[in-house]
Amino acid sequence: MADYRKMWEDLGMDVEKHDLLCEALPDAFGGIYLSQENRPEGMNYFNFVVAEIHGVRPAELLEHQKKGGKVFGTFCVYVPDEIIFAAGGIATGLCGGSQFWVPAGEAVLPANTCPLIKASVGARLDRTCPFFRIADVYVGETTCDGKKKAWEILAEDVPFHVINVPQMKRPQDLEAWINEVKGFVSVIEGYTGNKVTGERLHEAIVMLNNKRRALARLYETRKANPVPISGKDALLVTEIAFYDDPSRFTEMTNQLCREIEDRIEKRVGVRPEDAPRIMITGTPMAIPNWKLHHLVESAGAVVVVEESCTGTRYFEHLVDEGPRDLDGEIRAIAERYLKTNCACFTPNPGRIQDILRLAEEFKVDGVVDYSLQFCGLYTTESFLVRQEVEARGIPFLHLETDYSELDYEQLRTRVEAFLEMLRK
Ligand code: BJ8
Repeated sequence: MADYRKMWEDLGMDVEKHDLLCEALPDAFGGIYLSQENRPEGMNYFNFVVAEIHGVRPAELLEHQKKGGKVFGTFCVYVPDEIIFAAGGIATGLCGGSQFWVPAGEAVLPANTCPLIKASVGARLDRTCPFFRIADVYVGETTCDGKKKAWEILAEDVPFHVINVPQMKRPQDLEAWINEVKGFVSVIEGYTGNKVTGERLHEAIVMLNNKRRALARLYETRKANPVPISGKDALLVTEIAFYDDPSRFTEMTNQLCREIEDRIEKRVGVRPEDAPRIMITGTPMAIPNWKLHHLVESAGAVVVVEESCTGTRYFEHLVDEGPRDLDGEIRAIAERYLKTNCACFTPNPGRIQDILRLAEEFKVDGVVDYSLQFCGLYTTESFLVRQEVEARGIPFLHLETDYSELDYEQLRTRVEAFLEMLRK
Protein backbone atom coordinates (compact mmCIF):
# COMPACT_ATOMS: atom_id res chain seq x y z
CA MET A 1 0.00 0.00 0.00
CA ALA A 2 1.21 3.53 -0.75
CA ASP A 3 2.02 5.72 2.25
CA TYR A 4 -1.18 7.14 3.72
CA ARG A 5 0.20 7.67 7.24
CA LYS A 6 -0.26 11.41 7.19
CA MET A 7 -3.87 11.03 6.03
CA TRP A 8 -4.58 8.53 8.83
CA GLU A 9 -2.95 10.76 11.43
CA ASP A 10 -4.98 13.74 10.26
CA LEU A 11 -8.09 11.59 10.64
CA GLY A 12 -7.23 11.10 14.30
CA MET A 13 -6.62 7.37 13.86
CA ASP A 14 -4.60 5.21 16.23
CA VAL A 15 -1.96 4.66 13.55
CA GLU A 16 0.19 2.24 15.53
CA LYS A 17 -2.70 -0.06 16.25
CA HIS A 18 -3.87 0.32 12.67
CA ASP A 19 -0.43 -0.88 11.51
CA LEU A 20 -1.18 -4.23 13.13
CA LEU A 21 -4.31 -4.55 11.02
CA CYS A 22 -2.46 -3.56 7.85
CA GLU A 23 0.26 -6.12 8.58
CA ALA A 24 -2.23 -8.98 8.87
CA LEU A 25 -4.28 -8.28 5.74
CA PRO A 26 -1.75 -9.07 2.96
CA ASP A 27 -1.05 -12.54 4.39
CA ALA A 28 -4.72 -13.31 4.86
CA PHE A 29 -5.61 -12.05 1.39
CA GLY A 30 -2.64 -13.81 -0.20
CA GLY A 31 -3.48 -17.13 1.42
CA ILE A 32 -7.20 -17.01 0.72
CA TYR A 33 -7.37 -15.16 -2.60
CA LEU A 34 -4.11 -14.86 -4.48
CA SER A 35 -3.36 -18.56 -4.01
CA GLN A 36 -6.39 -19.49 -6.13
CA GLU A 37 -5.59 -20.91 -9.54
CA ASN A 38 -6.94 -19.75 -12.86
CA ARG A 39 -8.55 -16.54 -11.61
CA PRO A 40 -10.02 -14.14 -14.19
CA GLU A 41 -7.68 -11.27 -15.08
CA GLY A 42 -10.51 -8.87 -14.30
CA MET A 43 -10.10 -9.68 -10.59
CA ASN A 44 -6.91 -7.60 -10.63
CA TYR A 45 -8.92 -4.43 -10.14
CA PHE A 46 -10.63 -5.91 -7.07
CA ASN A 47 -7.27 -7.16 -5.73
CA PHE A 48 -6.01 -3.61 -6.07
CA VAL A 49 -9.00 -2.24 -4.16
CA VAL A 50 -8.23 -4.62 -1.28
CA ALA A 51 -4.49 -3.85 -1.37
CA GLU A 52 -5.30 -0.14 -1.08
CA ILE A 53 -8.37 -0.63 1.07
CA HIS A 54 -7.62 2.08 3.63
CA GLY A 55 -5.94 4.39 1.13
CA VAL A 56 -7.41 5.07 -2.30
CA ARG A 57 -11.13 5.22 -1.54
CA PRO A 58 -10.73 7.11 1.77
CA ALA A 59 -8.60 9.67 -0.11
CA GLU A 60 -11.41 10.05 -2.66
CA LEU A 61 -13.96 10.55 0.10
CA LEU A 62 -11.76 13.22 1.69
CA GLU A 63 -11.48 14.95 -1.69
CA HIS A 64 -15.27 14.96 -1.89
CA GLN A 65 -15.45 16.52 1.58
CA LYS A 66 -12.90 19.18 0.63
CA LYS A 67 -15.29 20.26 -2.10
CA GLY A 68 -18.06 20.56 0.48
CA GLY A 69 -19.62 17.12 -0.05
CA LYS A 70 -20.88 14.91 2.76
CA VAL A 71 -20.17 11.21 3.37
CA PHE A 72 -22.80 8.93 4.91
CA GLY A 73 -21.82 5.63 6.52
CA THR A 74 -24.43 2.87 6.34
CA PHE A 75 -24.93 -0.59 7.87
CA CYS A 76 -27.80 -2.16 5.98
CA VAL A 77 -29.12 -2.73 2.47
CA TYR A 78 -32.37 -1.08 3.60
CA VAL A 79 -30.76 2.37 3.47
CA PRO A 80 -31.81 3.94 0.13
CA ASP A 81 -28.44 5.10 -1.21
CA GLU A 82 -30.20 6.75 -4.18
CA ILE A 83 -31.32 9.62 -1.95
CA ILE A 84 -27.83 10.22 -0.60
CA PHE A 85 -26.29 10.37 -4.08
CA ALA A 86 -29.15 12.52 -5.40
CA ALA A 87 -28.31 15.09 -2.70
CA GLY A 88 -24.67 15.18 -3.81
CA GLY A 89 -23.53 12.95 -0.94
CA ILE A 90 -21.65 9.66 -1.03
CA ALA A 91 -22.89 6.53 0.72
CA THR A 92 -20.34 4.05 1.98
CA GLY A 93 -20.88 0.73 3.74
CA LEU A 94 -19.44 0.56 7.25
CA CYS A 95 -20.20 -2.98 8.46
CA GLY A 96 -17.20 -4.43 10.27
CA GLY A 97 -16.10 -7.88 9.13
CA SER A 98 -12.88 -8.35 11.07
CA GLN A 99 -12.14 -10.03 14.39
CA PHE A 100 -9.55 -7.28 14.89
CA TRP A 101 -12.32 -4.86 15.93
CA VAL A 102 -14.35 -7.24 18.11
CA PRO A 103 -12.54 -6.66 21.45
CA ALA A 104 -13.14 -2.89 21.30
CA GLY A 105 -16.81 -3.62 20.59
CA GLU A 106 -16.96 -6.03 23.53
CA ALA A 107 -15.63 -3.29 25.78
CA VAL A 108 -19.01 -1.54 25.55
CA LEU A 109 -21.42 -4.24 24.32
CA PRO A 110 -22.50 -7.55 25.86
CA ALA A 111 -20.20 -10.37 24.71
CA ASN A 112 -23.23 -12.24 23.36
CA THR A 113 -23.79 -9.63 20.63
CA CYS A 114 -23.32 -10.59 17.00
CA PRO A 115 -19.74 -10.06 15.74
CA LEU A 116 -20.87 -7.76 12.93
CA ILE A 117 -22.22 -5.30 15.47
CA LYS A 118 -19.26 -5.69 17.82
CA ALA A 119 -16.78 -5.15 14.99
CA SER A 120 -18.69 -2.13 13.67
CA VAL A 121 -18.75 -0.45 17.08
CA GLY A 122 -15.15 -1.47 17.75
CA ALA A 123 -13.91 -0.04 14.45
CA ARG A 124 -15.28 3.35 15.44
CA LEU A 125 -14.19 3.35 19.07
CA ASP A 126 -10.76 1.89 18.31
CA ARG A 127 -10.05 4.61 15.69
CA THR A 128 -8.51 2.03 13.37
CA CYS A 129 -10.65 2.37 10.25
CA PRO A 130 -10.52 5.48 8.01
CA PHE A 131 -14.05 4.92 6.68
CA PHE A 132 -15.45 5.13 10.21
CA ARG A 133 -13.44 8.32 10.80
CA ILE A 134 -14.42 10.01 7.53
CA ALA A 135 -18.19 9.53 7.50
CA ASP A 136 -19.88 12.79 8.53
CA VAL A 137 -23.08 11.04 9.49
CA TYR A 138 -23.91 7.39 10.23
CA VAL A 139 -27.22 5.98 9.06
CA GLY A 140 -28.49 3.02 11.07
CA GLU A 141 -31.79 1.13 11.00
CA THR A 142 -34.16 -0.72 13.29
CA THR A 143 -33.72 -4.19 11.81
CA CYS A 144 -32.47 -6.04 14.89
CA ASP A 145 -32.27 -5.33 18.63
CA GLY A 146 -28.49 -5.50 18.78
CA LYS A 147 -28.13 -2.84 16.12
CA LYS A 148 -30.79 -0.57 17.60
CA LYS A 149 -29.03 -0.44 20.96
CA ALA A 150 -25.54 -0.19 19.44
CA TRP A 151 -26.66 2.90 17.51
CA GLU A 152 -27.41 4.66 20.78
CA ILE A 153 -23.83 4.09 21.90
CA LEU A 154 -22.34 5.21 18.58
CA ALA A 155 -24.61 8.26 18.53
CA GLU A 156 -22.70 9.57 21.54
CA ASP A 157 -19.64 9.79 19.32
CA VAL A 158 -20.88 10.69 15.84
CA PRO A 159 -23.97 12.30 14.23
CA PHE A 160 -26.46 9.50 13.72
CA HIS A 161 -29.74 9.04 11.92
CA VAL A 162 -31.83 5.91 12.39
CA ILE A 163 -34.27 4.76 9.72
CA ASN A 164 -37.35 2.96 10.99
CA VAL A 165 -37.61 -0.20 8.87
CA PRO A 166 -40.99 -1.95 9.15
CA GLN A 167 -41.14 -5.46 10.60
CA MET A 168 -44.07 -6.63 8.47
CA LYS A 169 -45.05 -6.20 4.83
CA ARG A 170 -48.74 -5.33 5.00
CA PRO A 171 -50.12 -2.45 2.86
CA GLN A 172 -50.04 -0.12 5.89
CA ASP A 173 -46.37 -1.03 6.44
CA LEU A 174 -45.57 -0.02 2.87
CA GLU A 175 -47.32 3.32 3.41
CA ALA A 176 -45.38 3.88 6.66
CA TRP A 177 -42.16 2.95 4.85
CA ILE A 178 -42.88 5.40 2.02
CA ASN A 179 -43.26 8.13 4.67
CA GLU A 180 -40.03 7.04 6.30
CA VAL A 181 -38.19 7.30 2.97
CA LYS A 182 -39.76 10.74 2.41
CA GLY A 183 -38.50 11.80 5.83
CA PHE A 184 -35.07 10.48 4.92
CA VAL A 185 -35.03 12.84 1.92
CA SER A 186 -35.51 15.80 4.29
CA VAL A 187 -32.85 14.51 6.68
CA ILE A 188 -30.29 14.14 3.89
CA GLU A 189 -31.22 17.53 2.43
CA GLY A 190 -30.63 18.99 5.89
CA TYR A 191 -27.15 17.48 6.21
CA THR A 192 -26.01 18.24 2.66
CA GLY A 193 -27.76 21.57 2.15
CA ASN A 194 -28.80 20.31 -1.29
CA LYS A 195 -32.30 19.79 -2.64
CA VAL A 196 -33.21 16.33 -3.93
CA THR A 197 -34.95 17.03 -7.23
CA GLY A 198 -36.86 14.56 -9.38
CA GLU A 199 -34.18 14.82 -12.04
CA ARG A 200 -31.24 14.18 -9.68
CA LEU A 201 -33.06 11.32 -8.03
CA HIS A 202 -33.73 9.78 -11.43
CA GLU A 203 -30.01 9.94 -12.25
CA ALA A 204 -29.13 8.27 -8.95
CA ILE A 205 -31.77 5.56 -9.50
CA VAL A 206 -30.32 4.76 -12.92
CA MET A 207 -26.74 4.78 -11.58
CA LEU A 208 -27.51 2.34 -8.78
CA ASN A 209 -29.75 0.18 -10.97
CA ASN A 210 -26.78 -0.15 -13.31
CA LYS A 211 -24.68 -1.35 -10.40
CA ARG A 212 -27.38 -3.93 -9.62
CA ARG A 213 -27.51 -4.97 -13.27
CA ALA A 214 -23.73 -5.53 -13.31
CA LEU A 215 -23.92 -7.70 -10.18
CA ALA A 216 -26.87 -9.65 -11.58
CA ARG A 217 -24.84 -10.25 -14.75
CA LEU A 218 -21.92 -11.53 -12.66
CA TYR A 219 -24.19 -13.90 -10.74
CA GLU A 220 -25.76 -15.11 -13.99
CA THR A 221 -22.33 -16.40 -15.11
CA ARG A 222 -22.17 -18.59 -12.01
CA LYS A 223 -25.04 -20.69 -13.34
CA ALA A 224 -22.62 -22.18 -15.90
CA ASN A 225 -20.94 -25.53 -15.49
CA PRO A 226 -17.98 -25.59 -15.11
CA VAL A 227 -18.25 -22.49 -12.91
CA PRO A 228 -16.09 -19.72 -14.44
CA ILE A 229 -15.40 -17.78 -11.23
CA SER A 230 -14.96 -18.90 -7.64
CA GLY A 231 -17.49 -18.07 -4.96
CA LYS A 232 -14.74 -16.29 -3.06
CA ASP A 233 -14.09 -13.96 -5.97
CA ALA A 234 -17.78 -13.25 -6.52
CA LEU A 235 -18.16 -12.53 -2.80
CA LEU A 236 -15.24 -10.11 -2.90
CA VAL A 237 -16.78 -8.20 -5.81
CA THR A 238 -20.08 -7.91 -3.91
CA GLU A 239 -18.36 -6.77 -0.72
CA ILE A 240 -16.48 -4.06 -2.64
CA ALA A 241 -19.77 -2.86 -4.17
CA PHE A 242 -20.67 -1.41 -0.77
CA TYR A 243 -18.03 1.28 -0.77
CA ASP A 244 -16.45 1.69 -4.19
CA ASP A 245 -17.45 4.55 -6.48
CA PRO A 246 -20.69 3.15 -7.99
CA SER A 247 -20.03 4.09 -11.64
CA ARG A 248 -16.44 2.83 -11.61
CA PHE A 249 -17.53 -0.34 -9.84
CA THR A 250 -20.18 -0.96 -12.51
CA GLU A 251 -17.68 -0.47 -15.30
CA MET A 252 -15.08 -2.79 -13.73
CA THR A 253 -17.67 -5.46 -12.94
CA ASN A 254 -19.02 -5.37 -16.49
CA GLN A 255 -15.47 -5.69 -17.77
CA LEU A 256 -14.95 -8.73 -15.52
CA CYS A 257 -18.25 -10.18 -16.78
CA ARG A 258 -17.17 -9.87 -20.43
CA GLU A 259 -14.09 -11.93 -19.64
CA ILE A 260 -16.06 -14.52 -17.69
CA GLU A 261 -18.70 -14.83 -20.41
CA ASP A 262 -15.87 -15.56 -22.82
CA ARG A 263 -14.66 -18.24 -20.41
CA ILE A 264 -18.11 -19.81 -20.46
CA GLU A 265 -18.03 -20.03 -24.26
CA LYS A 266 -14.66 -21.71 -24.06
CA ARG A 267 -15.81 -23.93 -21.18
CA VAL A 268 -13.08 -22.64 -18.88
CA GLY A 269 -13.88 -23.23 -15.22
CA VAL A 270 -12.31 -22.82 -11.80
CA ARG A 271 -13.47 -26.27 -10.64
CA PRO A 272 -14.16 -29.61 -12.34
CA GLU A 273 -17.71 -30.06 -13.61
CA ASP A 274 -18.51 -32.56 -10.88
CA ALA A 275 -17.53 -30.27 -7.99
CA PRO A 276 -20.48 -29.90 -5.58
CA ARG A 277 -22.37 -26.64 -6.17
CA ILE A 278 -23.19 -24.88 -2.91
CA MET A 279 -25.58 -22.08 -2.02
CA ILE A 280 -24.75 -20.05 1.07
CA THR A 281 -27.72 -18.38 2.70
CA GLY A 282 -28.07 -16.29 5.84
CA THR A 283 -26.30 -13.36 7.45
CA PRO A 284 -24.10 -10.97 5.45
CA MET A 285 -20.31 -11.25 5.19
CA ALA A 286 -18.62 -7.89 5.51
CA ILE A 287 -15.08 -7.55 4.22
CA PRO A 288 -12.71 -9.31 5.21
CA ASN A 289 -15.03 -12.11 6.34
CA TRP A 290 -14.18 -14.82 3.81
CA LYS A 291 -14.09 -17.66 6.34
CA LEU A 292 -16.96 -19.87 5.19
CA HIS A 293 -16.35 -19.49 1.45
CA HIS A 294 -12.72 -20.38 2.01
CA LEU A 295 -13.68 -23.46 4.01
CA VAL A 296 -16.18 -24.70 1.45
CA GLU A 297 -13.97 -24.06 -1.56
CA SER A 298 -10.82 -25.43 0.07
CA ALA A 299 -12.75 -28.67 0.52
CA GLY A 300 -13.24 -28.97 -3.26
CA ALA A 301 -16.76 -27.57 -3.66
CA VAL A 302 -17.72 -24.28 -5.27
CA VAL A 303 -20.08 -21.62 -3.95
CA VAL A 304 -22.36 -20.67 -6.85
CA VAL A 305 -24.75 -18.26 -5.15
CA GLU A 306 -25.25 -16.35 -1.88
CA GLU A 307 -28.79 -15.64 -0.71
CA SER A 308 -27.66 -12.88 1.63
CA CYS A 309 -27.22 -9.13 1.82
CA THR A 310 -23.71 -9.62 0.44
CA GLY A 311 -25.35 -11.60 -2.34
CA THR A 312 -28.64 -11.63 -4.18
CA ARG A 313 -30.50 -9.49 -1.61
CA TYR A 314 -28.21 -6.59 -2.47
CA PHE A 315 -28.98 -6.43 -6.17
CA GLU A 316 -32.19 -8.32 -6.95
CA HIS A 317 -35.09 -6.05 -7.97
CA LEU A 318 -34.51 -2.74 -9.72
CA VAL A 319 -36.10 0.56 -8.75
CA ASP A 320 -38.76 1.34 -11.36
CA GLU A 321 -37.17 3.97 -13.62
CA GLY A 322 -40.57 5.03 -15.03
CA PRO A 323 -41.67 7.74 -12.54
CA ARG A 324 -39.97 11.12 -13.07
CA ASP A 325 -41.59 13.11 -10.26
CA LEU A 326 -40.25 13.07 -6.71
CA ASP A 327 -43.31 11.43 -5.12
CA GLY A 328 -43.42 8.70 -7.76
CA GLU A 329 -39.70 8.06 -7.43
CA ILE A 330 -39.86 7.85 -3.65
CA ARG A 331 -42.69 5.34 -3.89
CA ALA A 332 -40.71 3.31 -6.45
CA ILE A 333 -37.66 3.32 -4.16
CA ALA A 334 -39.70 2.29 -1.13
CA GLU A 335 -41.41 -0.51 -3.06
CA ARG A 336 -38.11 -1.88 -4.32
CA TYR A 337 -36.43 -1.88 -0.91
CA LEU A 338 -39.38 -3.52 0.79
CA LYS A 339 -38.93 -6.51 -1.52
CA THR A 340 -35.71 -7.37 0.35
CA ASN A 341 -36.42 -10.41 2.49
CA CYS A 342 -34.49 -9.87 5.72
CA ALA A 343 -35.16 -12.17 8.68
CA CYS A 344 -36.19 -9.09 10.69
CA PHE A 345 -39.62 -9.39 8.99
CA THR A 346 -42.39 -11.54 10.34
CA PRO A 347 -43.52 -13.65 8.69
CA ASN A 348 -40.79 -13.89 6.08
CA PRO A 349 -41.90 -16.53 3.54
CA GLY A 350 -40.36 -14.56 0.67
CA ARG A 351 -36.86 -15.48 1.80
CA ILE A 352 -37.62 -19.19 1.72
CA GLN A 353 -39.18 -18.82 -1.74
CA ASP A 354 -36.04 -17.01 -2.87
CA ILE A 355 -33.82 -19.80 -1.54
CA LEU A 356 -35.86 -22.48 -3.32
CA ARG A 357 -35.92 -20.49 -6.58
CA LEU A 358 -32.17 -19.83 -6.47
CA ALA A 359 -31.46 -23.48 -5.64
CA GLU A 360 -33.17 -24.43 -8.85
CA GLU A 361 -31.75 -21.65 -11.02
CA PHE A 362 -28.17 -22.26 -9.88
CA LYS A 363 -28.59 -26.06 -9.78
CA VAL A 364 -27.23 -26.31 -6.26
CA ASP A 365 -26.35 -29.65 -4.71
CA GLY A 366 -26.53 -28.40 -1.12
CA VAL A 367 -27.45 -25.38 0.99
CA VAL A 368 -25.19 -24.10 3.77
CA ASP A 369 -27.15 -21.84 6.09
CA TYR A 370 -24.82 -19.38 7.78
CA SER A 371 -25.64 -17.48 10.96
CA LEU A 372 -23.36 -15.09 12.69
CA GLN A 373 -23.20 -16.10 16.34
CA PHE A 374 -25.91 -14.51 18.49
CA CYS A 375 -27.98 -13.42 15.50
CA GLY A 376 -31.34 -14.53 16.86
CA LEU A 377 -33.17 -13.60 13.66
CA TYR A 378 -31.32 -15.79 11.18
CA THR A 379 -30.58 -18.60 13.65
CA THR A 380 -34.28 -18.90 14.52
CA GLU A 381 -35.44 -18.61 10.92
CA SER A 382 -33.11 -21.48 10.12
CA PHE A 383 -35.70 -23.98 11.43
CA LEU A 384 -38.26 -23.06 8.76
CA VAL A 385 -35.62 -22.72 6.05
CA ARG A 386 -34.35 -26.23 6.78
CA GLN A 387 -37.88 -27.67 6.69
CA GLU A 388 -38.62 -26.27 3.25
CA VAL A 389 -35.20 -26.95 1.74
CA GLU A 390 -35.12 -30.54 2.94
CA ALA A 391 -38.71 -31.07 1.78
CA ARG A 392 -37.39 -30.38 -1.75
CA GLY A 393 -34.76 -33.08 -1.23
CA ILE A 394 -31.87 -30.59 -1.02
CA PRO A 395 -29.25 -31.40 1.64
CA PHE A 396 -28.95 -28.66 4.26
CA LEU A 397 -26.29 -27.71 6.78
CA HIS A 398 -26.70 -24.99 9.40
CA LEU A 399 -23.55 -23.37 10.79
CA GLU A 400 -23.22 -20.73 13.43
CA THR A 401 -19.90 -18.99 13.78
CA ASP A 402 -18.11 -15.74 14.55
CA TYR A 403 -15.12 -13.91 13.08
CA SER A 404 -12.45 -15.75 15.06
CA GLU A 405 -10.44 -18.72 13.83
CA LEU A 406 -11.08 -20.69 17.02
CA ASP A 407 -13.73 -22.97 15.53
CA TYR A 408 -12.06 -23.29 12.13
CA GLU A 409 -11.09 -26.96 12.45
CA GLN A 410 -14.46 -27.90 13.89
CA LEU A 411 -16.24 -26.16 11.01
CA ARG A 412 -13.91 -27.78 8.50
CA THR A 413 -14.86 -31.23 9.81
CA ARG A 414 -18.56 -30.45 9.50
CA VAL A 415 -18.23 -28.94 6.02
CA GLU A 416 -16.13 -31.85 4.76
CA ALA A 417 -18.61 -34.39 6.15
CA PHE A 418 -21.46 -32.50 4.44
CA LEU A 419 -19.65 -32.43 1.09
CA GLU A 420 -18.77 -36.10 1.44
CA MET A 421 -22.47 -36.84 1.78
CA LEU A 422 -23.22 -34.80 -1.37
CA ARG A 423 -20.66 -36.73 -3.37
CA LYS A 424 -22.23 -40.12 -2.52
S1 BJ8 B 1 -31.40 -6.33 5.52
S2 BJ8 B 1 -29.51 -9.01 7.01
S3 BJ8 B 1 -27.99 -5.90 6.11
S4 BJ8 B 1 -30.28 -6.11 8.87
S5 BJ8 B 1 -26.28 -10.58 11.62
S6 BJ8 B 1 -26.52 -7.21 12.71
S7 BJ8 B 1 -29.47 -9.00 11.73
S8 BJ8 B 1 -27.73 -9.78 14.75
S9 BJ8 B 1 -26.92 -7.67 9.28
FE1 BJ8 B 1 -28.59 -7.19 7.93
FE2 BJ8 B 1 -29.99 -5.22 6.84
FE3 BJ8 B 1 -31.17 -7.54 7.42
FE4 BJ8 B 1 -29.46 -7.40 5.44
FE5 BJ8 B 1 -28.41 -8.05 13.49
FE6 BJ8 B 1 -28.22 -10.57 12.70
FE7 BJ8 B 1 -26.04 -9.26 13.40
FE8 BJ8 B 1 -27.33 -8.62 11.17
